[in-house]
Amino acid sequence: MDRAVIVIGAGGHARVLLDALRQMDGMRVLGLTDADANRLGETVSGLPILGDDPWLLQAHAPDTVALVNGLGSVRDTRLRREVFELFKARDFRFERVVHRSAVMAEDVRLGEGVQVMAGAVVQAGAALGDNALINSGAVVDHDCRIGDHAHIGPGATLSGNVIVGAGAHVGTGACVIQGLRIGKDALVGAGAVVVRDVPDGAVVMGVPARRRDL
Ligand code: JB3
Repeated sequence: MDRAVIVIGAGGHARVLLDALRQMDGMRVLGLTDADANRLGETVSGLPILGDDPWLLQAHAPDTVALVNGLGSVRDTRLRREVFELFKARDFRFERVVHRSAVMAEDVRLGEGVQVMAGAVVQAGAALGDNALINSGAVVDHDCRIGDHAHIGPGATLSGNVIVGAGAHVGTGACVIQGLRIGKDALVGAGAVVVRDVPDGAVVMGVPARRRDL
């Protein structure tokens, strides 16, 4: 039987997820929520915006619908994390979304609500934490560990054995060489080449990547 699903957030990332969900078996997407009240009733990729998040909490019991986190992240993964935690605290379950074109080694460990988008490659021994997002065309090589809520941006490459802390954001096209640790809530700028560990909460940019204040 198909599982009923609602997508949280109705922006760009949600549209990418809807496309992946259409190609997965067993998902019946009912619609989306959005924080912008003016968007109620709008359609997104042919599906309705049903209400906001308080509406969802009132209208659906956790055992009647599963959720997909449609909020992406730019620089900062906080909103994506807050939404996940809000609904988990009310016993909702988040579906995993893995695009059919993603290449996933057999032994990859996947947390709840993980999202792996089109063309991503996740190699042997990797582990993806709850609510982690591996965006289009990113490479997560062997034995990498991606923390809860972390976002690996489009086309970013993590060589083998990289550890990415919870909530970190690795920007579009960044590269991280083997065995490094990206700290919790760190930000790696787009196109950066990371050749040494990044402390918790630090911002690094450039080639080679250096610390910056934002
Ligand atoms: O780079 C790529 C490939 N994707 C980016 C993605 C990772 O992050 C994308 O380009 C965007 O920069 C971003 O996608 P996202 O999060 O979909 O951003 P945006 O297109 O701006 O849409 C966010 C939507 O979420 C807006 O319609 C907001 O009104 C809505 N929103 C904000 N906060 C919320 C909340 N909706 C709900 N349900 N709950 C909220 O708390």
